[in-house]
Amino acid sequence: MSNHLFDAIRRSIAADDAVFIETAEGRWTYGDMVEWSGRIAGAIDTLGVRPGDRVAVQVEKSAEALMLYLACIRCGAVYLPLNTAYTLAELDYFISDAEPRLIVTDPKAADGIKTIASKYGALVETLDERGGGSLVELANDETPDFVEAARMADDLAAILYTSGTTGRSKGAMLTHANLLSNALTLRDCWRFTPDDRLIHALPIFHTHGLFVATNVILTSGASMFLLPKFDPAQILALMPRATTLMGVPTFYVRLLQHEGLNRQVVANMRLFISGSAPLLADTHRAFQERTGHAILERYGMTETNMNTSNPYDGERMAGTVGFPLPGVTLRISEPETGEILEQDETGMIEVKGPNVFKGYWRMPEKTKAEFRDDGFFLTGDLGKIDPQGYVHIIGRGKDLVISGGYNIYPKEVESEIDQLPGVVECAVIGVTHPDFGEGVTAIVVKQPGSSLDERAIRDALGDRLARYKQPKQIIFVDDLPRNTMGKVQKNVLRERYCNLYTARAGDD
Ligand code: MCA
Ligand code: AMP
Repeated sequence: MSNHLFDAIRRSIAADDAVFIETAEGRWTYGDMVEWSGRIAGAIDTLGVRPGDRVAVQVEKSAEALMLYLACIRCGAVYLPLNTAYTLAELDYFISDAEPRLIVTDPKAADGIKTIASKYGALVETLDERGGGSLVELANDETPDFVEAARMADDLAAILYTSGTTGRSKGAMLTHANLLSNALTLRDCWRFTPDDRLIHALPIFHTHGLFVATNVILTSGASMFLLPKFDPAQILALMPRATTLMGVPTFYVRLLQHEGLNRQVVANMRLFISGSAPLLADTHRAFQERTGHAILERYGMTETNMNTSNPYDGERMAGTVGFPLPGVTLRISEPETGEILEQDETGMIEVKGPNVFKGYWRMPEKTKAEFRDDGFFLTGDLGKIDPQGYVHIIGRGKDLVISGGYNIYPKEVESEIDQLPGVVECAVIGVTHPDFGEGVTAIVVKQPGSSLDERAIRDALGDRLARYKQPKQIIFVDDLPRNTMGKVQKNVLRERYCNLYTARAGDD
């Protein structure tokens, strides 16, 4: 039967004994990939997961976790990856909203997850970071020759939650065609072949590490070194055997701090790619000076996969995200009126193409609100197209902080702080941070006489918000600056605290 994404992955296999994944523990060939994703697909199917059912996954990074992703694609389930940093309070919402048939969790977290799962009628199986757990035990009893469920181009492959600027997180529904079309486009634009070896140090619960990195490798028949997390020394040690690296800007900032980064160590590397957050032009220049490589910056979103990329051949212009990818149409509009703007004018970035998602899970109104009538998706990013056609991201029309490539919606953090006893109000902003790009910062007004202090706020947030969302600094003030309409002026706060982290670089 035809399975849109996995059929293409199968067709890209150069040889069964070609290496797909190398970890510190061993190697997985493409033959192993087909066998193990098949066994796990069999186990999921035996558990009663049917095509279209959601499978929520919160596990550590491992080769087996990628097999689980592929297993879901093969049995027609909708893969729902969840950040390992999410607390139980955060997970409860995702599970209640997505109603997965099955949740796969780390054994260490299983007790808490089972409490949530029982509320929503989900099954729970485990997978640990070494590839053990109840799911793998079930897979051992399955045959390796699983026959794929029929899935068409427009069927769902995955749901990834993105936080909302107001209120609830939204599940972005991505189809088989969204993922496959983007993977093939990127493979071709970035010239991936079976000879490539990617250093994979990104998490695998987001578009960047899961779809961009993994699907590009799979559709090239190439291989990757799968690292549990970013570790500059490990990455430098692998470079002589690798050809490519994909990372968020923090990767490059940190690599530059390492004295082992030099022209010799990158001699075998052909491409360094950056995305998920703005790469400072200074970082781009410093990296080129040190290594001779111009980092290739690209731009994407969970809802759209990748939209633009600097060229493989031609100038990779620092401070820009390059050109719209083949098949992607990008335009700039006046955010309020929707009027299409001219070259070099700044406005809302809108995109349309086979990469753009199907809509938000069970939120038809929100979906409608984010598309123009002619099908263009409103990214919420502000930008312009220069006379040479390069897209520049100038800012964000959405109140969003991006820290080390992770998105944090201030509203979510503000709501948690606002409800603490002794708090009058607060504003959460992103302040320039030398390592994370932006540091989450809370400016808090407390009630007169309240004994509330930083520690009390941190303690209260501890089991409510993932660590990366928690403020790097909390500042108490008497009041917040407001405009004549009474709206908090976050730009004034960002300006006021702009040196908060840079002045203290090194001890943060
Ligand atoms: C970890 N911490 C962070 C972050 N990561 N705080 C703020 N921002 C972060 N990004 C906190 C931890 O909670 C911990 O706090 C302390 O920092 C150290 O944690 P550790 O695990 O050692 O951190 P790390 O290994 O140094 O991680 C930093 C990192 C990582 C390598 C930058 O965050 C990372 O891999 N980021 C990539 C994110 C990504 O893949 N984004 C793609 C999204 P404490 O000490 O208080 O406990 S997809 C996307 O955006 C679109 C589609 C696109 O275009 O790609
Ligand atoms: P996410 O919601 O995690 O998919 O994050 C998508 C957002 O990350 C985009 O809307 C942009 O604001 C930002 N982003 C991604 N790539 C880049 C980039 N190369 N430069 C600037 N911002 C980026």
